[in-house]
Amino acid sequence: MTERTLILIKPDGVRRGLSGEILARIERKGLTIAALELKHVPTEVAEGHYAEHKDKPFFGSLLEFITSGPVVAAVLEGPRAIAAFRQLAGGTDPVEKAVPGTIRGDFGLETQENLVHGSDSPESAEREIALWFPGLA
Ligand code: RTP
Ligand code: MG
Repeated sequence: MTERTLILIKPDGVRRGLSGEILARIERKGLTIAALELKHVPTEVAEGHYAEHKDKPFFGSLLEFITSGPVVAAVLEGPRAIAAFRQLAGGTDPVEKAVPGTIRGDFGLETQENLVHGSDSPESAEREIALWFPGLA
């Protein structure tokens, strides 16, 4: 059954010129890019996106980071797209959790600047797609 997920190439990934490399990995995996846009992130969108973390000590710093430059937002489609993209991304901490061969494992050093986001459940995916691509049904 086909599924949709919302992914972001975070400002560190865009700044470092890794957008093409990351999109190439997505395409090679077989996922379909259904929507794709470079976006400057309004604070309200950042707050909505990370609402689940609003009480965490790193929330303020996370908002500052995610609004520090443009992101590439995309909707991916494919069988098990949510899990498939999180497999490509690797664990949240690029050194302790993500293994080599994953995006974070290959290119990241810090937990905050970990290059990509991917929805973590079908409910999050629908909520995040509506937030980032309100025109997409
Ligand atoms: P994401 O939501 O960005 O796809 O990442 P995730 O599911 O792997 O991680 P999550 O727990 O949802 O955390 C969201 C993002 O917050 C930053 N973070 N910083 N300083 C810290 O301890 C810390 N923990 C998380 C990361 O950018 C993480 O991806
Ligand atoms: Mg998350």
